[in-house]
Amino acid sequence: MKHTFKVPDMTCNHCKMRIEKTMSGSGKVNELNVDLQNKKVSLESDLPVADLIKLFDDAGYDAEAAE
Ligand SMILES: [Cu+2]
Repeated sequence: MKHTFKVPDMTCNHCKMRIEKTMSGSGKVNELNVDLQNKKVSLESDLPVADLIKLFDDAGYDAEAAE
């Protein structure tokens, strides 16, 4: 399933890299797109939303499902 998350505390390329590293490290996230400008992350995964939010948490960021 495709998901979009709002990640308000994501501010720079370092944040982007941390999120990309954590998501790809999970081995369960595809089609990852980190939109730093709009503070949104879209991805494709079979994981439940709660598990995806936990991954953002592991990376150090609060995330909220956006539609
Ligand atoms: Cu940053």
